[in-house]
Amino acid sequence: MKIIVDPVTRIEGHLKVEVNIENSVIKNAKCSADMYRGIEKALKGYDYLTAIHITQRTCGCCPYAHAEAAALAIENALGIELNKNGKLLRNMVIGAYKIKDYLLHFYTLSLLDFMDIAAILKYNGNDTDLLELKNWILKELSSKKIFPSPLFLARYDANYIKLKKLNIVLIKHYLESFNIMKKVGEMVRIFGSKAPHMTSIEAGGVTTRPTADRLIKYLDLAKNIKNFVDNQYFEDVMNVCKQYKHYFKTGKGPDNFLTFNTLLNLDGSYTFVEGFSNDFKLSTKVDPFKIVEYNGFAYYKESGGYKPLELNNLTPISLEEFKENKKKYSWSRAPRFEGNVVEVGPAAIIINTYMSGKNKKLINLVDNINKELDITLKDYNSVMGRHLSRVIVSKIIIDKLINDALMVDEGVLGFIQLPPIPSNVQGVGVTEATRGALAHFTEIGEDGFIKNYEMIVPTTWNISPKDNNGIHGALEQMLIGTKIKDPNNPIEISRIVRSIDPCLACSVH
Ligand code: NFE
Repeated sequence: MKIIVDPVTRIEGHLKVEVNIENSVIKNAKCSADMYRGIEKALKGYDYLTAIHITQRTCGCCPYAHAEAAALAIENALGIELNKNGKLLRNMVIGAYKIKDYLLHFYTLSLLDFMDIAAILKYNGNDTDLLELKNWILKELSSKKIFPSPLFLARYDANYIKLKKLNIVLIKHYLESFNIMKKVGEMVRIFGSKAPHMTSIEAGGVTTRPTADRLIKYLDLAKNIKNFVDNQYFEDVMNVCKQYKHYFKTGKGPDNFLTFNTLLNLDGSYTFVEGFSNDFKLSTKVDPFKIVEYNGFAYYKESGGYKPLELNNLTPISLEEFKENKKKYSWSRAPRFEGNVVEVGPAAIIINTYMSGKNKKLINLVDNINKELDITLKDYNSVMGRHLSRVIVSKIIIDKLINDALMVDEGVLGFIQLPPIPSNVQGVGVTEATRGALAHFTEIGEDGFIKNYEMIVPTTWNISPKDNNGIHGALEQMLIGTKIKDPNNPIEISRIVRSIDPCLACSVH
């Protein structure tokens, strides 16, 4: 039996998932990215600095990460290092944006897979926000519109949370999260200048001057956000974990995790560290030029493998080939690290940083949570492990943002003068985006014009099709082996897919 979910909703962009089921278990899975844009090609011939702004247009969810990776790639090519305020202010923009994205993923995109939103219809308390939601839904449903507005009521018939009180608390926080995300957006804008698609992140630092009023406003908002993250967000994730313990054993990926250094500290260390782990054994050095991309199953003429910047012109197959082809099934390429399929994202951050022993705070948090939930580090390789990882990462980030803001030298520009326009140099910029390891590679030709550009993006790793050896991508591996209770309501598929928070706009770019 075949199940096709197309498109998967409540994710970013267009993903088709096709699975074959035998005896209620997924035996084969195909994840297809159904769109192509060609942003890397569009960059060619532009001034080297414009990559920071053009690559941000890859996406509205993680533009900050593309701005950072592009700036890092240019700074690497120029051989420059930011000044103190440049380092701190860049963290303060990208860290805030990350938290906004994690909240969006949990509350707006994923929670509806677990909480029973229909519980609001039976609500008879006196909370004005909840009553307003309930009355709005009832009004819409009785309006006789073909498509009444509360679209979230159309859902799989599945095992949602049964505890009435917990559902109401989650619905209340679901509503509150919109206001919190708005506040984190304000944090981003203070030094990012606007959001999405910041204009103040540049090669050389951040161009917004850290005046006292801006710093006070940032700190004030950050303390508000910390309160929500440490209390509501953390408790909500823990409660969902407790209700769905079996999802710590569902959606297991390939057991290979890749991370890059991110959120620089002033002593030169990083908050979350680079690494490649295989079966929970970690190597702490990652050479991004060891990434190879394959297109045997992707809609491109050049099947690869090729290393970053090796290929200057990736050509989509023609319409005739597209119609006749039986093998290729995705616009997403298939990156592999030293030949391995890897999972990237928050679970990779937790697993690799924990094993590195370099972040004591993270280790303590993980140890305490594991004790409370009766899980181990290996259980982070799962649907619930990924949700849990995001809130742990968020807790660490918000504390770091407050610390960083307190260290900024008031009034001092976090931006340095760039050297003369470069010619014939290459640069690489790596970081962690919300969804995982992100790498930008730039090749700057004569007079500072971009000759070649390549982005290897988190979701590309996670939703890749098979590689040229026929090995499935990470999400495909997470799906294979999963038991589907009711093929007419395959919520297991949605829960696994959403656990990696895929962004198709980024993955193909
Ligand atoms: Ni479009 Fe992104 C993140 C990047 S995608 S959201 O996070 O880079 O994988």
